[in-house]
Parts: sequence; C-alpha cells; structure tokens
Amino acid sequence: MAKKPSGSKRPPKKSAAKKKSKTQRMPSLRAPADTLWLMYRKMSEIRLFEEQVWDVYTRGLMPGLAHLYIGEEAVAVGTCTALRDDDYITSTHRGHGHCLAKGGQLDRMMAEIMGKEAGYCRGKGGSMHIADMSVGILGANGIVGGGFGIATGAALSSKLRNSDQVSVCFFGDGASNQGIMLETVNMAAAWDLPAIYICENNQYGEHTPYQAVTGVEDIADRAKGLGLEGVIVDGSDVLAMFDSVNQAVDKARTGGGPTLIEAKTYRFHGHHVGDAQTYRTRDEAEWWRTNKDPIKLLSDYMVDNGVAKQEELDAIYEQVEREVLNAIEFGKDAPLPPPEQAYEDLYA
Ligand SMILES: Cc1ncc(C[n+]2csc(CCOP(=O)(O)OP(=O)(O)O)c2C)c(N)n1
Ligand SMILES: [Mg+2]
Repeated sequence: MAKKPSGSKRPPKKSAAKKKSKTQRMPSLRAPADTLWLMYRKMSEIRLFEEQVWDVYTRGLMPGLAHLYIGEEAVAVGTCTALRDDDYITSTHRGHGHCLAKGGQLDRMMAEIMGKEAGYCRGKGGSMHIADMSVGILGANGIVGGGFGIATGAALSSKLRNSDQVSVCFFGDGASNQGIMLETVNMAAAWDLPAIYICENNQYGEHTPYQAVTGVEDIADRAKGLGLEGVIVDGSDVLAMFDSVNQAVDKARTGGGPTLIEAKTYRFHGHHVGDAQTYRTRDEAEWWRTNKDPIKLLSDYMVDNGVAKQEELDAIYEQVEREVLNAIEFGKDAPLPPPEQAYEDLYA
C-alpha cells in the first residue's frame, strides 16, 4: 500500500471537528478546510468531465482525438488553486483538466470539444485549443512543448509591465525533450522571470516509457543545469502540489525568478481514447488506480481529519455530475458554426 498523506492518522477530536467553520484553518490541516472542499470539487469536476468526454468520443460526437486527464487531476488543481485569476497558464494536448482548474466553464468547453459555435473558439479549435483569456488560460496546444514559448513570453510581459502576475507552463515528460525547453527556461532563469514550469511526468510520451528516451531519471535534475531550482513532488497528492506551487508563486511574485516542478503522476487511461495500451501492463495501471487515485487520497484525508463525512463528499460528487451532464446537453443542443464563418478568425 502507498503511504497515506502525513497527518491522516491524527483525526481531531469529534467535538472540535463539529465546532469549526469551513473557513477556519485547523492547526493540524495542511490547507484551510474551504480550500480542501474547493479542491475536492474541482478534481471531481475534471474526473466526471473526462468520463463524459470518453463517452462523447466513443459515440462519435466529437472530431479529433481525446486525451484524457484522469489520474492527473491533483497536478492541475493543486497548481491552479495556488494561482490568482489574473495569473496565466499554458496547457497541452491533454488540457481539459488545466482549463477547468483555472476557471474554464464546463458548457463552453464541451461545446468547443464538439465543434459547436458556442464553444471557446467558436467551434474551430476543438479539444486541443481551448483558451479563455478572461481567466488567464493562454491556450491548450497540439504542439508538444508549444506552451514553453507562450508562458515564458507572458512572464516576460508581466515583468516588463511590473504587474506581479505569474505564468505557469504545464508540459509533459515527452515535451521535456523538446529543444524549446532549453531556450525558454534558460531565458527565464537568466532574466528572473516570474514563470513556473510544471512537468507532468506521467511516465509515458504517447506509447514510449520516458526512461527509454530521457537521459535523466528525474526531469527536475535538469533545472540545475539551466540555473533554477528543481523540485520533485508527488503528483497524486494535491496538497503537496499546492504547497510546492505556493512556494514557487511567492518566489516568482517577489522577483525571485522561476522554478521547475516535476510532478510524478500517471494517466489512468491510454494516450488517447482508443489506445490499446500494449506498452504497459494492466498490473501497473491497476496499482496506480488502487494506491494513487488523487481524489481518493484527498477524500480519505478529509474524512480522517474530520473535515468531511463520506456522505457529504458523495453528495458533492453527485451535484457535480449533474452539472457535467447539463454541459453535455448544452454542447449537444448547440448549433454548428455556419459555413459563412469558415474564413473568420484566421491569422495565417
Ligand atoms: C511537436 C510535436 N511532436 C510530436 C507530436 C505528436 N505527439 C502528440 S502527444 C505526444 C506525446 C507527448 O508526451 P508528453 O509530453 O509526455 O505528454 P502526455 O501525452 O504524456 O501528457 C506526441 C509525441 C506533436 N503533437 N507535436
Ligand atoms: Mg507523458
């Protein structure tokens, strides 16, 4: 069995748990109770959304590919909970979780995924190009490593404007072998840019184990050679992610420069829906599902520490499920963009 998050063996006395308000930070908790609830809700939203994307894809209701984020929810949620609305993120081809965690709307995301006019890009971008400037989502990206340049540019812009906004670049273990990482992270380190590079090491780039194509065991080790701090975090532990990103945010906002965080994580499904997954064993995937499910780890922590009862958590899950199903209906009912819009919003 995997180790439980620290502190989980010390539940508060029943009477103390009853008296506390949701916003009160109990000394033994790793985050305020209302933050724990928020994270639980957000991770549930991502899980349930992605389960519906699987369904939408297999029923032929969306074009393109579907790269699910199930299993990695703690990385996006731990990170984005430590950010302000006006901070920036850049996302990847596996981007639904990042966008939801940063404040993307379920219905407009689902409409975009289905290619509908009500979607974030009026149905022209699809799953891999969701963006919402109003909450700092500078775009998911079908180009592996494409977020590095955009996030670093946004961080440079914040610095030039003295705005104290931070930019987070989510990228995969596969993307860490792209040349653009060297160019941009070097620049951020040299100029002390307010950037945070979050490597989601989910062990595979498409169908290739990362060890087969990566010269280091820990991608965080590359940070030293680039002149910044590299940190390894358990990416299944949303509170560990939250702590680590909070520290990196404080440093970036106060002129201390960038940080590279490597989150060790795992995608529970294949590279995309329909992937036969012949490159990994069922036992391996099962081990992660049983021992490192981020939602289960957080809900256990909340119950063990008297923050929540399991029935309360289940009720939130069901409520979020209804919201997600409403977004599916919205997407299905929304009209396709009319043909006369085909040449609008084109930049190249
Ligand atoms: C520049 C570029 N090269 C190759 C691809 C094809 N491709 C799509 S996803 C992927 C693997 C990316 O792996 P990783 O960065 O670890 O992200 P993960 O899928 O594991 O989240 C590849 C090679 C691409 N989209 N863009
Ligand atoms: Mg990967």
